[in-house]
Amino acid sequence: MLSKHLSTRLRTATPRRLYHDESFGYRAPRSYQFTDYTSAQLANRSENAALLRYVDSVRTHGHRAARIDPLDLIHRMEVKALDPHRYGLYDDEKKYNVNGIIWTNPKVETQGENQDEWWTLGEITRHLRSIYVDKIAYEYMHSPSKSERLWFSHHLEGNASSPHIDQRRIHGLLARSEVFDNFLQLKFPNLKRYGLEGGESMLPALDTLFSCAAHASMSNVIVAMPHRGRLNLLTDLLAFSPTALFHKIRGGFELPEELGAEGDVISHLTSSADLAGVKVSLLPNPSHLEAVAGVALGKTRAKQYSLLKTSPDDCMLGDRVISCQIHGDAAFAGQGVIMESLGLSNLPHFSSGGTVHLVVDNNIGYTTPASLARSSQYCSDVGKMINAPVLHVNGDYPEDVVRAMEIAFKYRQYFRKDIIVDLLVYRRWGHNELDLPGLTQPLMYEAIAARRSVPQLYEQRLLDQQTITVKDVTEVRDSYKAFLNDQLSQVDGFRPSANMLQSQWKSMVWPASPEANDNPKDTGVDVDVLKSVGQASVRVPDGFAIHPKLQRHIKSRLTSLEKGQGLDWATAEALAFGSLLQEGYDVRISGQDVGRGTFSQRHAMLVDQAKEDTIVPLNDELKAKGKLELANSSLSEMAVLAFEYGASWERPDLLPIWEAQFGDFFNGAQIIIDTFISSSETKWLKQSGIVMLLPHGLDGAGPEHSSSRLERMLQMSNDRFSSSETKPNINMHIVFPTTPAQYFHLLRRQMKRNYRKPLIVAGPKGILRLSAAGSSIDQLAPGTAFQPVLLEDKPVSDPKRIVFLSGKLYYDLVKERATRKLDDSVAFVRIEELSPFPFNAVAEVAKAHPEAECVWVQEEPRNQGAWSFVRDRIEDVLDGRRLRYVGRKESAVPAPGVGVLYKKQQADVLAGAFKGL
Ligand SMILES: Cc1ncc(C[n+]2csc(CCOP(=O)(O)OP(=O)(O)O)c2C)c(N)n1
Ligand SMILES: [Mg+2]
Repeated sequence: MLSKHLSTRLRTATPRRLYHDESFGYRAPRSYQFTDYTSAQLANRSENAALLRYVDSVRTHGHRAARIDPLDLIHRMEVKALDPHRYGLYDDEKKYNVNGIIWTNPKVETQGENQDEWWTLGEITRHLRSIYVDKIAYEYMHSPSKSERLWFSHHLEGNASSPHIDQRRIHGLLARSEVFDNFLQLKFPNLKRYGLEGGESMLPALDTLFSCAAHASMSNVIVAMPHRGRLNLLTDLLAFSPTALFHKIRGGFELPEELGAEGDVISHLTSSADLAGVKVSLLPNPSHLEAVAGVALGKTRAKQYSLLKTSPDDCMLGDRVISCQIHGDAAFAGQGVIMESLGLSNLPHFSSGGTVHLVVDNNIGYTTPASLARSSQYCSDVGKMINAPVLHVNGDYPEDVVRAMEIAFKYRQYFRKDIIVDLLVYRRWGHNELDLPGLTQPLMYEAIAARRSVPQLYEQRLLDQQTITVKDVTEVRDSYKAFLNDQLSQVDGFRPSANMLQSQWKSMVWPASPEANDNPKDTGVDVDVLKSVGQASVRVPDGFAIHPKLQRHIKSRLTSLEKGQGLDWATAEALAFGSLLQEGYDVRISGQDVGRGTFSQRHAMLVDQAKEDTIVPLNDELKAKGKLELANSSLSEMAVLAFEYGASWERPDLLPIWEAQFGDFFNGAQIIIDTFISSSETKWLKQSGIVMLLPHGLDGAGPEHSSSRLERMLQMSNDRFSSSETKPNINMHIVFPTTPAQYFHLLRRQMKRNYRKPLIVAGPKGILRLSAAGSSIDQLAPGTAFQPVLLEDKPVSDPKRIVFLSGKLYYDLVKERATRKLDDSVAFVRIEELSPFPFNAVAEVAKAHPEAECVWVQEEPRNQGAWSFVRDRIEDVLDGRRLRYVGRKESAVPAPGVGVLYKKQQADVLAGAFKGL
């Protein structure tokens, strides 16, 4: 049991969230509270408890009977809960006071304004069924928030939502989509286009969202979507040139050839368009379904952050930018990153004020029917982990789709949380147009083949209502076909263009251009500035009680700064962060427990022992222009890394860092590295300054706390194998720094370059505080910079052996060499930057000692670490000398879990480096 005193203190402690809100400019969204029932309404609810149970039952269970499935594949059972008899309500003519039970007035905003109103049971039933058991099915009664539940009831039952339905616009969108799909089918019959046939209502749904955003004076909609109907969206609403598409389909470049990019397939093309003042941007994405989800969130949040800086004080999170994610049903239910991103959606460091999710739900994924693809009834059920409301809507009824989308937008605006629209449609062809769906779904496809298309059904409805004429229909369809034909005729003269250095990227250069400055010669900082930043980084305001154990941390930092010697890793990092903040850059470091640091080394965030208040001295004490955001994240790797990566697309003025708790755990985010970080530039011309900090090194911690799998990162590098080849536009820098000063310069170089490039850091664990690894302040001073290769301070003049290596093993080797009295015989060469490989620096050392034997030493097993990457490259500059391997033998694990085995292996590695001397 907690003491009463402690439990009161816990309750009254400043909410931890506050520091996130205040210290870096985050503005919490407005919160919306529905007013409570009046006492008269409560009395009426009690008096008519049976009616209340019935009404709530329809709200809760109506979706189970609603007509939402165009193919009627969902086997609906009779829903007994919707029968008023079950609640003792038999007389349809009996009148009830509905005040406080159902909502009747669209105009009232608060509960208390409702008046007594008498409705018969028959009227109540008809009213409720027309809402809850029709073409839109609602799931909101699971929400633990009374305000949200009341908001929905009010909104739906009071008919508050009756959007202006522009039937001609809807018709135009549907008809053009059909013309487009038919056109592609005719002209490119062998193309996998992932057409929208059967799901055309996606377009009016998105059109509604975009126009809602424009009406709400938003500036941006960030859209992420998979393959289905992507070309339809691009070419119609998002102004993508059909000529460019046709050129691409014929095998042409979508990007200017001279940029050296390798491009991507048609189903990943992108565009942005200005739609009535709101800029709608469709993000590029890889084939890995849903991987883009976190990227979209990060991009959206970062955009809002930038906009908030220039917006009036009353502009809150989510006011200016909205994220819209489109999903397939199978992917939404199956891909774990969805769960991870939903988990981020309402966290202070990750929320962007609510995403509108649109699931284009054709009840099939490739050949797998819904019944085998998910364990839940609806594909949207994963959204219930955050209690997101869900609107299921029948795609055969585009006007209901528009309505559903409008409600979704309104909900998001009120509550700034995620909402899901499950758009039930069908897929007219196979997974792609070359597939035979009848092989696996003969009955489903017999049913589909018998259906008239969604555009045609809607067209017929409007013709029947005499809203449009046959002439109108012909005009819409023929003119679009003529437009597409005209566009096709222009393909031969088409030349792609690119505008990757627009708006916030204007001050950057293209990394492959001659203006790109790879390695700024000076990333040092004035010593006085360093000292003042360092002092501020551990300054604690009066009255703020830090943990007594932290005094040592503070003292050692201040002492090292004073002496100008022995700066440790965390100090170098604080100096890099602080100096960048002073120069106007923002820094965001995200990951698990980054505030304190996994190894209790960082302490960039301090916690008051009495109140649990939090401060970030680099913000509070330095008062720089830039802000340091310490985003302690949820326990996710994929979505969080994706998020930071998305932010890096948006903000070249931000140093975006993702830190793995231990390097090993990055592999949960491998997809993001493969398909975004290592390849976005060559696929989509997207630069990113993302930094991945991956604690790496064998120290007896066993198979899963030892290795950041450097070999995998290196294998993804596009570096040349030989110095005789042309220098590539490297896709990512991969480093294994061994001193705090090197780390300091790497962080600063990341921002001081005139372009942005991902940086992968095999980071320290054991050497975080190792005094032998300490740096002097002079190594951070003006005129200094990162050194891709580190030679020893005291060069060995005539070594018998040159040991090339990377990383922290260096310090053990130096000790071992001294013990063996081989200081004059062995020279160590630390390769600090592996990719791009520093051919020249390595060649210089090799040439200086033509007789020396050359070995590579690593502690990682032979099939891991940098060996396979460095071997060809070092030998390339050895003029015929061979490079000998010293290290662990091949292994299925990065490190053994048995202590004695680890020690023996480690001792063998060290001994091996000096064997024979
Ligand atoms: C992570 C991943 N696994 C598998 C695939 C192969 N694949 C492409 S589309 C698809 C089916 C997607 O179904 P759904 O999400 O329902 O979208 P639909 O094609 O029905 O619109 C699959 C399995 C992929 N692209 N990504
Ligand atoms: Mg599907």
